Amino acid sequence: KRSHHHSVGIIGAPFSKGQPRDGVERGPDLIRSAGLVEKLKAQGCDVKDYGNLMFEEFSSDEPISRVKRPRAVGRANERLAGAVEEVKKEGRTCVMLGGDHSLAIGSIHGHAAAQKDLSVVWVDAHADINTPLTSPTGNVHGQPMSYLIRELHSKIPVIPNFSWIKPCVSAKDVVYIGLRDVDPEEHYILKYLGIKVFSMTDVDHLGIARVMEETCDHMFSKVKKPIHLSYDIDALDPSISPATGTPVIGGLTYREGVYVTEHICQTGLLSALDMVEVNPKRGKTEEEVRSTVSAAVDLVLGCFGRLREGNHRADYRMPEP
Ligand code: B3U
Ligand code: MN
Ligand code: MN
Repeated sequence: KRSHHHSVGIIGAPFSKGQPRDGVERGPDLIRSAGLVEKLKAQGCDVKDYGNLMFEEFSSDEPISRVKRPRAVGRANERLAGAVEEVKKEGRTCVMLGGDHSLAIGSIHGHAAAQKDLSVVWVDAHADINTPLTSPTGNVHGQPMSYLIRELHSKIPVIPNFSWIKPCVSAKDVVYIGLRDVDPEEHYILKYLGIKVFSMTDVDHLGIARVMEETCDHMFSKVKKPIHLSYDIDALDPSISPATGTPVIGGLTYREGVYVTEHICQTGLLSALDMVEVNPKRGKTEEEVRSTVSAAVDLVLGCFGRLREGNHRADYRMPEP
């Protein structure tokens, strides 16, 4: 139960080179402009905003084994990993605002460096588990999990600026929620590694409450590890969050999306959160952008104690007449 206060550290990662569409680099500032820090403080969180990271430009960054922009992506994630590790060492739950989902490499790597043995809950329309050799697009935002999972290490070729990456998550400690656009090669990998997946079919079949119960049963079957929640806004249905690079019809409702965050929050084990793939340039109208950003903010708030039933501070007392 959620009554103790949360200590939160926010890192902005305005990076877009894990995929081809401009605009995702504006995610962090947009999410802040929607009042994220103020709203977290208003619900009782102790918040430190570490600002935005700066990333190196590479004048020449040719693809290597189908990986696009390997130098920029490798270095950006190395930076991010260091920043996340520091936030964790200051004892805060780290919130990484993306940017594209390639940033999960750095975010999870940095988290794992400070906190041995994590569980990863990956909420996404996509599995993002292509290896550099299976990727149909070469976009690293479709590959981050492949670099992080120990059991896939032998399938990953050597890539410049990726050599610092050590796989740090076991396949049994990963749970997917919301999948509905999975490449055949990815589907093979998920089955081959026996990874726990709750696709949209499972959400339809079980309902989101049982999906979350079973997610936690799976994660807590042996020991309770800190949770890294990696939330791609495209997990939600495009009717709610259309301003994203690769929207896929048939996603989580707003209510299901928020339920995931409320449930993860009440475990008391949330240790880091990614909120990625908000891309204002992909919204057709102002309203589409507003709705997407607002959903992203609400998901973060749900991770840090906001309840739809309402909240009050522990020391609140009614005014006496
Ligand atoms: N699976 C495809 C498409 C994709 C993955 N993630 C997003 N799109 N956002 C790929 O490129 O690996
Ligand atoms: Mn993703
Ligand atoms: Mn996605």
